[in-house]
Amino acid sequence: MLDVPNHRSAKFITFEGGEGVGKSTQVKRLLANLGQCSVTAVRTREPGGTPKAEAIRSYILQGRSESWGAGAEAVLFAAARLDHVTQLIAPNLAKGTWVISDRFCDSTRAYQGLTGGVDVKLIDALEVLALDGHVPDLTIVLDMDPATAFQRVELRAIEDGLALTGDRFEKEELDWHRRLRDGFLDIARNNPQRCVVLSAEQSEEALAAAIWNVVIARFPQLQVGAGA
Ligand code: T5A
Repeated sequence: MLDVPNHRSAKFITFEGGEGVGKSTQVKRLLANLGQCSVTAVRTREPGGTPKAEAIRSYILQGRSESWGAGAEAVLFAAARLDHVTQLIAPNLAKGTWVISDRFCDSTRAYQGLTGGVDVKLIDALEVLALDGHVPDLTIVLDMDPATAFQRVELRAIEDGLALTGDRFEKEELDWHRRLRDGFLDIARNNPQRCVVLSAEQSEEALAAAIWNVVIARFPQLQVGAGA
């Protein structure tokens, strides 16, 4: 279990969950709501967020590290995260800017650890190294049946006129994605102070309002009445 810090004025919020559950959509909506409260915030993502971490992202998502095995991939994700934390997350929080990240360390625990079979001791050690104490203040876990989430991803591909090729992880079987979903729910159960699970099987607007309610309840310094 990660200890949630309580000393920062700027907050670090992460979104987690399986493929296509609506994380990116809700990260943007939260940014807009925070903006209405005059909160300065940056949006970022994992893997990625800095040039070096984006290079690792391309390498992994193109499937080039797949043959290395889940343990080596966990190390690669941690290397990307270390750069992301030191170059982007920590400096922004230090200057009072909130950081909202589309995925963070729980993705490594769920994908490479709970689903990929990497030993929890390695996952724990990598987490300590890469986070360097920068534990999220709040993690929103978006939960839904992966079959429904994939329908959304398919629809997006059709609307964008793109072929549904799928990245390294989107190509896994549905059963694998169901285990992944259980993995995220386990993480939330083990970190009740930090994580809030919300059903992603509701409209974008309803989910954005539910997230906003969680955020203003968690951080009462926000001016209630603005946003959502
Ligand atoms: N990974 C990552 C690891 O294995 N280990 C790690 O440590 C880390 C950090 C990242 C991959 O890397 C893996 C996990 C991933 O497989 P990614 O491209 O970031 O790759 O993958 P996703 O996070 O799954 O990104 P997606 O864009 O596919 O999913 P999102 O962000 O959850 O969904 P979003 O917001 O793009 O929405 C998908 C579609 O649904 C619509 C949207 O308009 C969009 O078309 N939508 C809704 N439709 C109906 N109702 C709603 N409420 C909707 N919300 C969104």
